[in-house]
Amino acid sequence: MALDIYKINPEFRDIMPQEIIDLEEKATWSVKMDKPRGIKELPDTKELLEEHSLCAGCPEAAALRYVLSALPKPEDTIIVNSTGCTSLMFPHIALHTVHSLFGNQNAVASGIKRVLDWRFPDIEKDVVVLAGDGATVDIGLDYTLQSFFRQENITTICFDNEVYANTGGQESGATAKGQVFKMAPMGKKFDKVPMWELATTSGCHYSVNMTASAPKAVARAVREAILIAREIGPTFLNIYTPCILEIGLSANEGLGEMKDQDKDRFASYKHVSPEAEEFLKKCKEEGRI
Ligand SMILES: Cc1ncc(C[n+]2csc(CCOP(=O)(O)OP(=O)(O)O)c2C)c(N)n1
Ligand code: SF4
Repeated sequence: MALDIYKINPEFRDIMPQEIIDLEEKATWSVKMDKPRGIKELPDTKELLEEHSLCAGCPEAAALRYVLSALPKPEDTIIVNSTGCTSLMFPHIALHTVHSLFGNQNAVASGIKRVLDWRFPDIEKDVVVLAGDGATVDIGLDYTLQSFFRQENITTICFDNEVYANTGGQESGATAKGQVFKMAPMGKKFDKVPMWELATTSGCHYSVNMTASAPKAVARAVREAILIAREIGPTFLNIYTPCILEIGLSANEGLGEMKDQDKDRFASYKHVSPEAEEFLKKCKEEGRI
């Protein structure tokens, strides 16, 4: 099967922007590649996300680049998104994405995955949900947990910036206790909801809590989560991607904030079910991760 992302209709080739021609000719998923690309190739290969309209230095943008570089089969991946800062990047991604109504992302992803399995029984199609903490831990929490209970074969990634950033700074279930935001001036009264633990208790076979400070670690978790979701069942990644704007940091301070939190509130949490553990062992032997 061809690994190309784009094939330009020859009749329109002469009016295509150079960017699109480059993507077709240099996309490293093309059949010409002897092995699938990964995080190491990021600096000198054509990217799936090259530009975006997020704040300069927003850790969400860096994290999305790591996620995209780790997809085992981008050309057969559908990313389901929800409204939020993340959705500002989606029009710029060179692969299939679906924008769902705020909070509905896991219900929409479940439907898409089931239809794809029925329509393309011989092709592995990966469905990945990617949404903010407002969409995942607050408004979409029920849909998210229900998709875990039903054991849907999807990977859910929460870009946890601990705030409703896109609407100007309201507290969410993922906000830490005491945190004050522009539109939450009294400070959060309750503890942060540990979504990664809820994911484990709700049936996820792989649940990780981490920051986006280390590209390789993010890429590894993404790949493992997607492979497990294909074969075993739902998987979840909670990735801390601080909203530098809302916590008053400048463009170059996001990485430092994540590194600090690596030792503190986001000290890594990893749950792998026995079935998933067994499966990962097999994947390693086969060189898939
Ligand atoms: C159905 C619906 N309800 C509410 C909104 C308003 N809305 C847009 S973005 C957003 C907040 C997104 O927050 P989060 O999911 O944490 O993502 P972030 O912007 O922080 O990345 C909300 C409530 C909407 N667009 N649609
Ligand atoms: S508002 Fe916050 S989360 Fe949104 S793009 Fe800016 S820094 Fe990133």
